[in-house]
Amino acid sequence: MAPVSLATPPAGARTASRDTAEHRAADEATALFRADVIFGLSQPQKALPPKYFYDAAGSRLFDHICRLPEYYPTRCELEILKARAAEIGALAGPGASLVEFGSGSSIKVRLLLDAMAEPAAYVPIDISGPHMRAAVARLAEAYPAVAMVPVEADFTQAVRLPPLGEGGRLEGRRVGFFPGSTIGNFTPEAATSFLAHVGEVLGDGSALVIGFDLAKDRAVLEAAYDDRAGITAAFNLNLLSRINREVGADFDPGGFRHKAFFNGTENRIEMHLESVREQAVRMGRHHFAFARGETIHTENSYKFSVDAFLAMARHAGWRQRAMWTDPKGWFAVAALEREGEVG
Ligand code: AVI
Repeated sequence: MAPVSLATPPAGARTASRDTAEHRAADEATALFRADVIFGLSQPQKALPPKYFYDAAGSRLFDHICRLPEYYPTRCELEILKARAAEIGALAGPGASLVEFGSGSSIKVRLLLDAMAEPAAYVPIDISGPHMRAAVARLAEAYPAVAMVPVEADFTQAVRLPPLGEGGRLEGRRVGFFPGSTIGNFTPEAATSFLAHVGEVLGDGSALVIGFDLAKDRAVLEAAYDDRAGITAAFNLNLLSRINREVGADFDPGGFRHKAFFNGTENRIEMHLESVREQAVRMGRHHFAFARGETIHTENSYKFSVDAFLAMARHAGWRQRAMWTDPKGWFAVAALEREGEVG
């Protein structure tokens, strides 16, 4: 997969050329989306990558999910971050730059910025550009002394950080922030590669504050992914409307239903969209047949033990500095470090 270039256009670049570059990037993103949909729907177990949940409507629905009574991860993680903010601030040290992978609404980061001594820069990396830019505008008002360096990119692909500070010479530590247990949306192999990639992006001497969800009672897990208000169902089904709109398919979202269950063998919640009848979906010259009850697998959300998580992190070149859980023991936040001089 080609690395995503993160360089911001040089100041003074002509608007026309920026528009052209933006259109080209949008066309490439649409072509990739179409290719991913065709590939995923051509597999024996149909599947779609969960990163496509997050268009504007999906991002709003996800924010709603985070406030649902059944969806405990956000509340548990906030509880941990509030209790441990001072320790995280001390770990970052003065003048650090905070790099958030998949920043979304950038809410949790405020707790960290408040606790850090003179944070130099905040670098959110997110695929949902408009949502991220709105969040950054709000943060810039609250933290005028912190350089805001948003990067619109798919953080699951190879990314490079733009230069931070004059000539890229910010001297503080680089601290990665990957909250929300998004690490659980990767397979364990992909999660290990991603953690190694984050280490390369942040460099020697960096730190990583990362949230992950812990294994627990099946009923608690399944309720969190199939809430009574139907918001998670709407979030899952929105993917079909997005595919219709952006790559020209003719899904009938009413012909599918949301399904979420805990797979105890794989230690993961699986989300699927189940066809409620035999049907066919067209996309250009492609044609996808669905049997009644056939599903599209849309997301895995792995639940870890602390030991399993740490084994993965060690394999990726990180060592544990601290490990915190909420009082119920439902969610964990790890502070990890990489060897070497801050560079
Ligand atoms: C973003 N990610 C960590 C969420 C999760 O819990 O796996 C996405 C989500 N899917 C359904 N509800 C929330």
